[in-house]
Amino acid sequence: MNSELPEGRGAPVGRRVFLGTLGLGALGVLAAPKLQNGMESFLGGASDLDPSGLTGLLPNGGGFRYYSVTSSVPRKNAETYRLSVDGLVDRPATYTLGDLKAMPQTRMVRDIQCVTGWRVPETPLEGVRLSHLLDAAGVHPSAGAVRFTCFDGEYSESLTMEQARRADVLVALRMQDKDLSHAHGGPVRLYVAPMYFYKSAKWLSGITVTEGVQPGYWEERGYDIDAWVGRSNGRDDEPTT
Ligand SMILES: Nc1nc2c(c(=O)[nH]1)N[C@H]1C(S)=C(S)[C@@H](COP(=O)(O)O)O[C@H]1N2
Ligand SMILES: [Mo]
Repeated sequence: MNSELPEGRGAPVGRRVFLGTLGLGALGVLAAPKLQNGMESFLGGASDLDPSGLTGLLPNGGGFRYYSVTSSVPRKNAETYRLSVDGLVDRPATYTLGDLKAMPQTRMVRDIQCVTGWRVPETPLEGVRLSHLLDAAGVHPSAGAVRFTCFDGEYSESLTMEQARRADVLVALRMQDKDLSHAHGGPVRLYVAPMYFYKSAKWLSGITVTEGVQPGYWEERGYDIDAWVGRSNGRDDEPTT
């Protein structure tokens, strides 16, 4: 496990950086890009923590950085991928990739913004509105939130029911007008357009309707649950959309 560096990887100094970030609050978050860059040169590209060699800028990634809190993630394809919807719903369901592709698709072009500072402007994302899957499942009136789990076995995220029902929250199948690659969380990731990119859980495998919000992976490590771009994690500027 190498999960303790904020949004980064690397066990050796992870603990210290993690504690520092919590203690510094907003300052710690602002310092994160520097720490991350430092860690990348420290790791020097491919390493045991990054068997893919994808540390840093992805080829053809146009500014994206690769993130995974686990050192490896199983690959899923159209045959093996499944998405379950369960919890406080009338009709729990399990979808294949084909099922999801057959549903109405929504395409949005927005800036992607990581909380550590990097940004990828005007990126097309495409997929099924989360609200569509929630409607299909029949959410109980007592439900207040949605929890997301991933087939990396480690990452999780949450949204309030109100956030989850927004039209700009997708279960995404495509990014930059291509099927989502494994590195970007394919075949299916969450996309929460108005929030920092850590809300957009990669390798999405479970959607569970819950009573209240359960903090996700980074939120248990000090990042804001309501991660509005420009209005969270120590920033109070206007949303940049
Ligand atoms: N399963 C999973 N989802 C994840 C992460 C992760 O480590 N594991 N990292 C998050 C963070 S911090 C960011 S910035 C984006 C990175 O997405 P990318 O690798 O496609 O650039 O994924 C988010 N979703
Ligand atoms: Mo991030």
